[in-house]
Amino acid sequence: LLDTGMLFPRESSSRELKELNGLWAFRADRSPSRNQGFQEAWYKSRLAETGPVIDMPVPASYNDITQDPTLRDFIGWVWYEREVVIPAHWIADGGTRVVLRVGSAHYYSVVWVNGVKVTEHEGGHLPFEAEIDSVLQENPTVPCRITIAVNNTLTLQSLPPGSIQYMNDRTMYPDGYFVQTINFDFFNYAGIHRPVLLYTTPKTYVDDITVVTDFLDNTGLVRYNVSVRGATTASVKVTFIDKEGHSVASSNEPSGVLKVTDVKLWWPYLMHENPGYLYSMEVRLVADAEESSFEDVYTLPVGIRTVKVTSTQFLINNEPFYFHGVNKHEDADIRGKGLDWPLIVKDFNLMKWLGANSLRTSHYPYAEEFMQMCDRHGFVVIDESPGVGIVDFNSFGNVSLAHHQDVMGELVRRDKNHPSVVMWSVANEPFSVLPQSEYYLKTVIQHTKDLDPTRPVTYITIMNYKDDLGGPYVDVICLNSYYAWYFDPGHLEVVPFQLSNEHENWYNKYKKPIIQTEYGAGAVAGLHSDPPVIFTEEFQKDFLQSYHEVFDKERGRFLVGELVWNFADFMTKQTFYRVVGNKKGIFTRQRQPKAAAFTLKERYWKLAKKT
Ligand code: BDP
Repeated sequence: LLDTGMLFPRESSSRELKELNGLWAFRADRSPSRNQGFQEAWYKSRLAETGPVIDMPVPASYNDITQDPTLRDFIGWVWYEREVVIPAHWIADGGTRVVLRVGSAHYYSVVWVNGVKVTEHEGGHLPFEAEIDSVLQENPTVPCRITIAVNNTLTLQSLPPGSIQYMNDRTMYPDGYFVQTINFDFFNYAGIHRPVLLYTTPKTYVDDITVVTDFLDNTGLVRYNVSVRGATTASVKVTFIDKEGHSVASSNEPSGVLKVTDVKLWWPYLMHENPGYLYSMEVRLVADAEESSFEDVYTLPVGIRTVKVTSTQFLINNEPFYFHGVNKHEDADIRGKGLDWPLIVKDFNLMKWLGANSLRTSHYPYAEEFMQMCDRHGFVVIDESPGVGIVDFNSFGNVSLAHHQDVMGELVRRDKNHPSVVMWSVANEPFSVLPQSEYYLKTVIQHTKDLDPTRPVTYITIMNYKDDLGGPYVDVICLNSYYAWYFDPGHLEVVPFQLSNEHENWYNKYKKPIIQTEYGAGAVAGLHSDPPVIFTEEFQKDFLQSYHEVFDKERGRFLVGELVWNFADFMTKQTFYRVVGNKKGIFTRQRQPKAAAFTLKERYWKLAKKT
């Protein structure tokens, strides 16, 4: 799987795209074995021929689309199907490569085209694809039928891990009752979450591009590598183009270094009057032999910037960068984790309004479309893997470690060229006090550094500096803290002691910069109290301020960032400590501000002026 590229599909003079978003036929396999679909081979005919189907939008989580609580909480295989007419010229001459691509589906997917299995993939949040032109040629049915079965079951070997518990006491639970246990605090939304599409390339094509950028004085340096696949020998021509459309560097080699004079660097939002500057790197592949004529063109947006970490600073383009931003979730009413453009654009507008300059993709990789927005608008990203809730002793076993490494491979392959991505996070709050965790974290971190030697790597911890075992291996100490919330709830007077002691201890132990990657308090929008009590808007505001007072003493010493938990309220599983989800958003789930949003806005704009 990992020896091919995963370039974002883009149209060009040699590549066509056909989106398969919209309504798909859908059925959950509710048989007791949860396996009827495979036993009866539902992929062999139209789904409607083997049972009832309902309309299901793609992309979207299926959980909140109907009025049926059993579909909301469904665990097991669901089946999606959609028909599509393939343009005749895609299959006519045999010279076209047709690829079916799924932006992400949660969690395990199997894909058939006209009843022929073309791929399977483990893991949500990351794209996968399959070449389907030979299947189309051998089964030229009109229309062509695409079937995708998706299973959301999480196990000790999945990432994130989970487990299935069977409740066998028949006096207590109905026959066949089981539950999915998870160790993370967000709803396990499932289904086809990101766009599904078909795209074409010539049979000899640009499979992957890697860029690593640097600069010297006012010359930008773009080290690049183009990998080509296919039979024919071809030459590569690379043209580097600025925003005005002028070619500023070029090369005829598949790899090398482009020199860009008077470079316009990629800068974070609010750090420069022209943030998010992107060049276009056009890669053109031309047939060498006279008898074959083809061309493949792929254009990659490239931002030129550097990232470095010292013992007290996080440097972007050699200037100190202070993260003031948010943790997000891909989460909204009705669509769950489904990609939704109005929501993405609204969220970017809110982040700008707030004066945020950065975010963490808590707790899994976000849509590529979102990452491209971060590039263009200059939002600095800590790119997190789905390694959330690794708490079970068994899940530190070899199987999950190998899978975790594969997932890091898929993540780095997908996101390596985003200038916005400045650090990888391999996990959120693993139980990093267990002896086994040290080897596990060290190995995943080293693996990620081998995949990408240019970016710092970390994981996010909530453990004490004394007991946490992963500290030696990270480049930046990333801490989540909930003093006066989970401990001493309501008592803000403990914050200056507990928070600053924690920070000092971590810094003194490791001499590495610290980011407060989470801190936050729940507030139900509209609940008020003075003097404040927890869950009111007043308390949330005061809570943030009490943390800010500590941050202000540490900024410029070793603290290099603060990311509030959370940007918006989000759904969780049903539990007695969550009120229709987690309410630590500074915006509601509908993206309306709570009082704390204004507090943060004032702070972030002030911080922006200082840096
Ligand atoms: C942190 C977790 C985050 C939770 C948050 C909370 O990293 O996923 O949502 O706590 O409890 O520890 O609100």
